[in-house]
Amino acid sequence: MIISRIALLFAGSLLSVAVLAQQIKPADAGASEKTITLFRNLAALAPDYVMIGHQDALSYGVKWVGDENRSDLKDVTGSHPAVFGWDIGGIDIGLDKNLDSVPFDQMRENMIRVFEMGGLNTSSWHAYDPRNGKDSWVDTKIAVNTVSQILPGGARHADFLKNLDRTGVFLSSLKSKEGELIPLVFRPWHEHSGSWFWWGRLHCTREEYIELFRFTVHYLREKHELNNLLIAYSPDIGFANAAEYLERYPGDDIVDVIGLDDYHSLRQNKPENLIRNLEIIAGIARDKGKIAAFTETGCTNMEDKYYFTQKLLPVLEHSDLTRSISWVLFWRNGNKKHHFMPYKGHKSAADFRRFVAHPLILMQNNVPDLYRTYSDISSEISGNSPE
Ligand code: BMA
Repeated sequence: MIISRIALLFAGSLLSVAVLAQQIKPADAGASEKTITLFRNLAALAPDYVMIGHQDALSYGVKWVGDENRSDLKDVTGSHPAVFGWDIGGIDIGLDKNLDSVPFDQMRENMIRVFEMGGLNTSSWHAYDPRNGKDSWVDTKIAVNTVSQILPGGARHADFLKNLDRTGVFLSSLKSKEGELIPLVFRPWHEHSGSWFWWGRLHCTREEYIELFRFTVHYLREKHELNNLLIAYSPDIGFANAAEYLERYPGDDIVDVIGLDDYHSLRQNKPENLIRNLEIIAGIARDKGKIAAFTETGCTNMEDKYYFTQKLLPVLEHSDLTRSISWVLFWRNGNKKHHFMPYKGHKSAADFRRFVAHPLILMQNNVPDLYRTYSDISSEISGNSPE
């Protein structure tokens, strides 16, 4: 029961964590009050709870699209996830729908709804290539030099600014009823340690990548006056230690969330690799006063009936470091042949229900409003008793 954890908080060691969480600050010195509150609440929850997230949760699921207030996870457990993943790929080239056919108007409405529910929004950006309008994916063996051309001074910089302006305009339209920008975890230039996207390892130097990242964030903060962004850095696997993970890190003044995208370790039955990766990012977050998050994962079609309680849970429970991961975001439920979460009637649904009943795990129904100021957030958690 959560109750015993609350008692513990008052009892001692965890109290210092809660106090520390009230002092940490987002990378953006001009971050809005609500963004600061969100960041501190995430930090306060992190040592004890892992929030569950799902990409496009409110937009569609297996065999449904656009139903009001529906998610596959709500169908399965009675609750929406605590974290809602989005992707704004397509806004940059002026499309009405994102690359997975989610209308941007509907995405905006749902993001605001999530904010009003007190949940967490996080958005990746599968950016189109500003030079040719093609999508993010490129040949992993043939280098393209888009990044060098779109940086300041490059021949295609103006094309990049056009795309970044459309992105900024959308992000600055994410406002609450009171007209205030809603906080958002923004996760641009993800999985750069691989070479499948045009900003990946093969396609630019370390310096170019860092400049691309820093330029993007500064431009959104300054030109578009966005003071509501927590920025996530999320390499894919392929690092053996903190130094390798940080090779293209854009800086503490830019990044808030120390992320990881890892679809491989559990798929390959190597939980020890996932534990190592999560401990590396959690250690970096602890040392830098940031949040660590498992920013993308999943097993295609959930073939393993006991994936959640037998594969993932033991990893998350492994150590204080793995437990301090703030959230796990599972990829989208596109259809029966491409989904990363159970849906109603799916063979792993029962296991997922057992998983979310574990005291470490939080869904929307037991996360407190993340935008309220709490002196001790744990006392606001509504309880999550095992089945
Ligand atoms: C991939 C797949 C694609 C999708 C892309 C961006 O992993 O899910 O179908 O278009 O992510 O969301």
